Amino acid sequence: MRAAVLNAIGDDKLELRDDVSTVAPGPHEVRIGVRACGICHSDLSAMDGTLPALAPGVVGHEGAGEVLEVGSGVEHLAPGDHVTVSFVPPCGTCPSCLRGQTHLCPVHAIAAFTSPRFRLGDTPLFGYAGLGTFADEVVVPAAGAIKIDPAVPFETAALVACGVLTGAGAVLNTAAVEPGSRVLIIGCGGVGISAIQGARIAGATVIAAVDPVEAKHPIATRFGATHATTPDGVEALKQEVTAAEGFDYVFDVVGNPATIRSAWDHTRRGGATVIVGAGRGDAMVQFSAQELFLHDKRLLGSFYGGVNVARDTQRMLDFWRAGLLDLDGMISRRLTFDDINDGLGVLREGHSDLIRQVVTLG
Ligand code: CXF
Ligand code: ZN
Repeated sequence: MRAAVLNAIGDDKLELRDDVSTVAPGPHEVRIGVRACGICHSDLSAMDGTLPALAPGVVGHEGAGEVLEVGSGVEHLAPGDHVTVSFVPPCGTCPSCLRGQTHLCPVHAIAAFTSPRFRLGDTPLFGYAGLGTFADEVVVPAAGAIKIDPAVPFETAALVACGVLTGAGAVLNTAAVEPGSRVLIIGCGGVGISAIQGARIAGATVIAAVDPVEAKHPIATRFGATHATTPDGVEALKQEVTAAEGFDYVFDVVGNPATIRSAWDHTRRGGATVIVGAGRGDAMVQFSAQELFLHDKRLLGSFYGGVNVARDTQRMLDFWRAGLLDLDGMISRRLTFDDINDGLGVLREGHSDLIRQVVTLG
């Protein structure tokens, strides 16, 4: 089958092959025919070493498809079911799962670094984040296959699997933004646009979007931002829309020390700064010991939107069906497998009006 292979960390291109295979699904695993996958910035971060990944491997971690085969112990799925995939399949029994924080379940996330599920001849290939959706098929834990209504187009569903859950989940779960809140969102890519839409769903009355690329501003507005500006304009906007107090909630969807610091600085005393962007392990952010107590702000990390993946995938698709969440409008480019390197290049360059690129497979 086809798969886009990352031969070594640091490569800026994937090798598009047609001779990759998956392992056979174990008793609690399923084989999925990938029908659509999104290209997320974290795929670039896997390639350039910003986020942990193993090579050789298959990249891609946002997708939807059809169940082809189920292991002997799988009861809740059957061939033909339509699913999205999750990069954190909940084990159901670890301390994180038992306390209801299934998005922090380490069991399968760790296994992703020890159990390669692709092969190229005799060479094992790892699936990025336990997935590897830039491939015709993936084998994943059954708990990582989230059954969806077959009426939802695969391209639409694919977006939910990472970007939408991460962005809208940060607003609705991690921050639990209340109606009437004044919200600032820094970064208007696929995750930032999802956060903007989440803030609209939550009933925020000010949704200010920040992006250095001015072409992104009308896009942010289309998805619900009430204001949009470049980083230089944030201070003036804060003065204008919060009477200089600062925003109730600020979401950093970039992951750089400068944007994280800016998010903190533009949060009001008693408000919350939420870090959604996936930054480098060695990038440090400074806070003074005094401001941390004096400003009484909450600094919240948000991993995978704090989701319960089955509940929230259903919820996002319900929002979409109700006309509250525009998923189809987020698809900026539709690609084929052969275009994956082009798509990665376009994302790396930061194309002016890009939200999400979706690859159709199968
Ligand atoms: C990432 C987080 C690290 C694993 C892969 C996915 N989140 C969003 O892209
Ligand atoms: Zn992602």
